[in-house]
Amino acid sequence: MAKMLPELKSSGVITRCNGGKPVLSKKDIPYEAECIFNAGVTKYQGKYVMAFRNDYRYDGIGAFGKCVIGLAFSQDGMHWEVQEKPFIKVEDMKDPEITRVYDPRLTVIEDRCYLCFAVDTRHGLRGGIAVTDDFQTIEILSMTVPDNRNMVLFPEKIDGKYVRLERPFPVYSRGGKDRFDIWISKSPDLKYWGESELLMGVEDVPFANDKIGPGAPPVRTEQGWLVLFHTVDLDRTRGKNGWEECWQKRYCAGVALLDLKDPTRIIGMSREPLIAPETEYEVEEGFRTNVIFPGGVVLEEDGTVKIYYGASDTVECLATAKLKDLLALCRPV
Ligand code: BMA
Repeated sequence: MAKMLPELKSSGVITRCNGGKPVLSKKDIPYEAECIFNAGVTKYQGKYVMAFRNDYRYDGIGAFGKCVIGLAFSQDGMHWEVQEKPFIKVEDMKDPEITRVYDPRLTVIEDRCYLCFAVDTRHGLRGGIAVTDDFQTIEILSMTVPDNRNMVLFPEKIDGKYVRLERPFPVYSRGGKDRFDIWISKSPDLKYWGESELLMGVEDVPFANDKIGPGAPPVRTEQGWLVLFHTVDLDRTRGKNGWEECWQKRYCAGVALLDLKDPTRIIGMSREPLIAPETEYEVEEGFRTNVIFPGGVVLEEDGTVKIYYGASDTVECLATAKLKDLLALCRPV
């Protein structure tokens, strides 16, 4: 059985915005919506853009009948205007194999906006990469083989190659249970991916005992690539935490720093969570409580870092921190 972890607290460098209330939730959506969460956020053409997940039509047991990706725009990163219609629906994918598209991540590379997303198919979970210039249509560039998810792209080529973080799901080799890690791969064209290497194992993170995965796309700083990831600890003594009869996992956000020239090298990481579930929206209300799922980081010119995260698989929240404080947390490994 996995080792049990103590109560976890958010780092003191984090400030929750909007009084701990969500920045986007179902009341803001002009179409059918229930749970609005796990968004990707970036700045593109002078505006903040958010691609969010909307799960709706709950079956009362543990699954949602529908899931779409919606879009919102903002001038300040705090107040959002939601586009009238969903951005991506399963039907748009025109592939009967695909049953769900979710957890979008946004990265701007050379003035084009790239979207990574998770895809459930009848034969496994896949990671997709697409590009859009107008947020009306997308062009799919590549899809992984199963099982892979949580992909994020670096915002520039490194040594002439595109780079991504990803989270495959090895089963047989990890004892047939969750024991999943963060990997890094490179590509000449965003289509063909290789040179894959393990970046960080779940056992490297003192506050995880189950699995870890990429969170927000990496952000360039002078000291290195700032990377927020998600971590999971499982405790079999936990019971009802949300709408389901039983939810025993806790998700936190972690922070690490990767070498600018060689991002396969971890320079530093925090031994403690950056954000742990604590507020009403994070531990009391929602579909699956105790879930913090970071998906977007925006570094402002004044050194403030905006951190967007899904809370309880139900709402989208925002926290801020000073870049220098985040860097100081990333102690050498
Ligand atoms: C993971 C993903 C996330 C979700 C989390 C908690 O496996 O499905 O989208 O936020 O579980 O339910």
